[in-house]
Amino acid sequence: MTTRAAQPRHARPAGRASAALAGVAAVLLGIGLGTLTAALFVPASSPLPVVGGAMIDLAPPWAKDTMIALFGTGDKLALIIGILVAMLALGALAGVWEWRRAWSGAAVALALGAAAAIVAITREDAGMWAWLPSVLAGVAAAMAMRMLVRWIPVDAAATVRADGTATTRRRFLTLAGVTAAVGILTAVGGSMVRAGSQAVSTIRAALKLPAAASTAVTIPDGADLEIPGLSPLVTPNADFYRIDTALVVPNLDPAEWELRVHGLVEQEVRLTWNDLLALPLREAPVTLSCVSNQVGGGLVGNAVWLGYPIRELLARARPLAEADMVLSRSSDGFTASTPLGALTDDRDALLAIGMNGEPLPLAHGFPVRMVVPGLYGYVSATKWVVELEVTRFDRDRAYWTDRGWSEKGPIKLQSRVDVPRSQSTWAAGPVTVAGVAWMPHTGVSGVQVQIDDDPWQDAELGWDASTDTWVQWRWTWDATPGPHRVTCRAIDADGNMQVFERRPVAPDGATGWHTVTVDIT
Ligand SMILES: Nc1nc2c(c(=O)[nH]1)N[C@H]1C(S)=C(S)[C@@H](COP(=O)(O)O)O[C@H]1N2
Ligand SMILES: [Mo]
Repeated sequence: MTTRAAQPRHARPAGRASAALAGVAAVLLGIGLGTLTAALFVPASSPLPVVGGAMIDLAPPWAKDTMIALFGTGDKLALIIGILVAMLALGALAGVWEWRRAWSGAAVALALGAAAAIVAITREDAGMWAWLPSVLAGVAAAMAMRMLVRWIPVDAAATVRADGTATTRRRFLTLAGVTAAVGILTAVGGSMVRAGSQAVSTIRAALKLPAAASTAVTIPDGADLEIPGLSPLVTPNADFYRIDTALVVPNLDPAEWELRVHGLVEQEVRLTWNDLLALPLREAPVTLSCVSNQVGGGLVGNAVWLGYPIRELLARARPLAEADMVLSRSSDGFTASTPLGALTDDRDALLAIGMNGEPLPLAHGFPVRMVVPGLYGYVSATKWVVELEVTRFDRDRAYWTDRGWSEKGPIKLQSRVDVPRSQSTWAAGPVTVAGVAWMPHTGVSGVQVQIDDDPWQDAELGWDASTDTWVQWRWTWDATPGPHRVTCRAIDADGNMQVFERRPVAPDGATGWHTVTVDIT
């Protein structure tokens, strides 16, 4: 064992660096053990995602915007990496404190673990053992920090001498290295265990969906314009944008899934997975868009959904006359407030179980989600839905409306140029300009294209599946050499022109025309 220093420890920078290293290694160990424990026993309660989830819920409204604008659908990974870096930095600091005063740094690790545990047990989907991974992480980090700091050689100058003290230093570095390595390996192992043995993905893979009893429209062969670079008419599941607040995708076993319809209703209704499968299901292609989609952005997609009309379900519950809103809630506590009228009129608002011929992918709401034509996702498209509360707008608020977003969220008329890509170069002559345009529930009647400040030209529309889906459009441009701007705008089925004025996504969706710049040689 090492002896105590005679001179003040902070006078020796090599010792301080070692202490910081000890702190980082200890925190890595804690996070690794916490992650592995969570993966094995309490999947929803992994320390880093739990802290990240709380940050998402507590973040000011502009923060979500910034994250999505900076990282797109990679916003979650960016957040996790940010938290990891912050934790390691705190670990380094705590290591130095621990080195100056025994247990002061360890106390920081314990406090962090305890804080994460408190967050974990207060999450909506927290189970009985939700606190365990974080407490374990805190205790492991604290113990490791205490132990490693005690192994820091007392006299840093001794490291240059090839004697016993040098061995002590090497032993410290080995111990710190092993601690960090165990942390990294358990963290990676934990992530792999989670990805590999997910019972729910196995259940999903074995599921056979029932056939639709009715179909809104069948997309005929050859309906897709199939232009290279143009978004396909139906977005493949793997390419469908994903936006939600869930850092760990909820794992819901259909056998345990139940939907409760209650609130301002004459009759409370409960629906199990088997109940749902036995009902006459409807299939409809519906375009879904995120309110955070920028002009020209990719947070929009079109899928063929299979589900039970929510209107029928509400008809069974019989909403009271005073009701004007349905607050849907997911298993992880997200809520959306949908105008009751949008769920009871004749549009294909679905309690969906299928997406493009497959059970919903886990990230898109397995086993059951909502899809409502014409409304942005944040006010309608609740994934992992477990509850519909019939209520009133003046009585209840939803997740994003609580954070400054508009109470009602009708999707705005938008169009996008997919090809040519911005900043691409083409040869002079005929160039195919193509894209998509959408105004779900109203429909698109026309798209126009403009080169630079030339007169607007009518584009040709692709197959118009229904008013609820986007349309592809194309136009052939006789391109002349030089730099050019290509702009598009859509006209909806009521004859309204897409709004020219540029407005940001908050609080109720962006407006403006999409322009790409191209070079013709
Ligand atoms: N449970 C849950 N459902 C949710 C969300 C969420 O954060 N949690 N986000 C909503 C938002 S903002 C959008 S745009 C859509 C996106 O659905 P997708 O990920 O399947 O494209 O889901 C909606 N449903
Ligand atoms: Mo969204």
